[in-house]
Amino acid sequence: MAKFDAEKIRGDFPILSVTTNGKRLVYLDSAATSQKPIQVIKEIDRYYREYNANIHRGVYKISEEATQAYEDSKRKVASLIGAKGIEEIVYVRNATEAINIVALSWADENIKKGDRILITEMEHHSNIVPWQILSKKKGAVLDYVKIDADTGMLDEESISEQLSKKPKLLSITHASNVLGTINSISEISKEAHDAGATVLVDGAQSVPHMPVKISELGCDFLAFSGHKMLAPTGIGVLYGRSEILEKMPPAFGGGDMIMSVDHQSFTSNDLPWKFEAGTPNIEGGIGLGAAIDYLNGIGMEDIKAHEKSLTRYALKCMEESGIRTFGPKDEKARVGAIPFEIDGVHPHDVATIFDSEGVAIRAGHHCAMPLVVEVLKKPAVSRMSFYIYNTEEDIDKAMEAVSKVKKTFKLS
Ligand code: 7TS
Repeated sequence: MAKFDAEKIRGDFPILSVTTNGKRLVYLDSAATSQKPIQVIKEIDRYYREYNANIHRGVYKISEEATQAYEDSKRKVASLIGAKGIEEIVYVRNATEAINIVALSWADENIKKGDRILITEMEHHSNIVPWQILSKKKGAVLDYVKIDADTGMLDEESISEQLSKKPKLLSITHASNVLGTINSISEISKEAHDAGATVLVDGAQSVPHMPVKISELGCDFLAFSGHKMLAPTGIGVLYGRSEILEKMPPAFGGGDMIMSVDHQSFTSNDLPWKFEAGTPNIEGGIGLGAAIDYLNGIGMEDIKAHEKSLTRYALKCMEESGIRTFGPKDEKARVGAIPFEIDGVHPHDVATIFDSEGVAIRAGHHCAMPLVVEVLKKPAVSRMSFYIYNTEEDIDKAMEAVSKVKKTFKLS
C-alpha cells in the first residue's frame, strides 16, 4: 500500500479548490455529508452518457449494462462489510430509511404489546423516532442505555441492567455523530444475543471511516448512508442476515419486489429485491460502487489511521487553546467528530465566524436532541469532523477561526 498522501487525495476533490467568502474552503463537516472525488462524479456522468436505462427490465444491451453495474456495486458493498453476498444488501435512500424498514417490517412482525426495545442515549434521531412510532403503535416500551456525560462512553452497568430486562431488539450506533465515541459492538451484541435480542447497528459514522466487518460486529442488521462515504445522496444500505431477511415481509409494495401478482395477492421476489420496490436509485448505486473502489484504493486501515492522527492533533490544539470538547479524550476511542464549545459564545455564532474564515463546521443539536439537550444539557454545540481529504493545515485554519471568535467576543 502506498503511503497515505492527503495532498494527492485532495487533488481528486474538485470542490476543495473553490473559495468561500473569499477564502479557501476548509471543509470540516464530513459527519453531515462527505465531498465527492472526481472518480465518482465521472462514473455517474458516464452512466448517463453511455448506458442510462432502467434495470431488471430491458432485454437490450444498455439495460443489461445498467443492471450489471448496479448489481456489481452491491457486490462491492457486500465485500466491504463481509456480507455473504448481494442477497444481504438492500439499497435504500439512507441510514434513516434502512432503520425505518426494520421498524416497518421486522419489528412490526416481532414486537408485541409490552415488549421492550433498547436504544442508547447517544442515538441520532433516525435511530430514536422510528422506535418511538413503533412503540406507540404496538404498546411496546422504549428503554435507553445511559451514557456518562463526562467521558462520553456508554455506562456498562446500564447496558447489563437493561439487557437483563430481555429486550426484543437492541438498536445501537457504532459511532456517535456528536461525541465521536466508538462503541464496543462485538461485545455488546454478544451480550444482547445472549439476552435474546436481535441487534441492529447504525454504521452511518463508522463504515465510512474504518474497516467494519459483520463477523466482528456480530449484528443482525447494519444501516449506513452512501453520501457520508464519497457516494451521492439518496443511496444507502440495509444489510440484513439472510435468514432474517427471508422471514421478513416486504415493507413497500410495487414493481420489482414481486415474483407474480394476481387480483388479490402477490408472491415476493428473491432477496434482496423483495425490499426494493419501484425504480431504484441506479446512479446512486453506481456512484456508491465507485466510492468503494476509491476507498479501497486508499485502504480502510490507512483511512482510520489518518483520521486518528488528525483527531489527536485537533484535541491537542483545542486543549492548548482552552476550548472545552466533549466525548472521549483518547482518539483511539473515537472517530473524527469533535464537539466543542467556546465559553460565552453561542455555537451558531461560532459557526458563522468560522464560515467568514472559509471554515465549514456544523452547530446545533446534530439530530441528537436527547443527547445534546437532555444529557449534555446544552441547547447546541459546535462540531468539526474530518475525512480523508483533511490535513493538519485545515485544523490550523480552524484554530485561526477560534482566535477570531475570541477576538470578536473580546474573550482574550
Ligand atoms: N445515524 C448517525 C449516527 C448519523 O450520524 C446520521 C446522520 C444518521 C444516522 C442519518 O443519516 P441519513 O443519511 O439517513 O440522514 N448524521 C448527520 C450529522 O451528524 N449531521 O448531519 C447528518
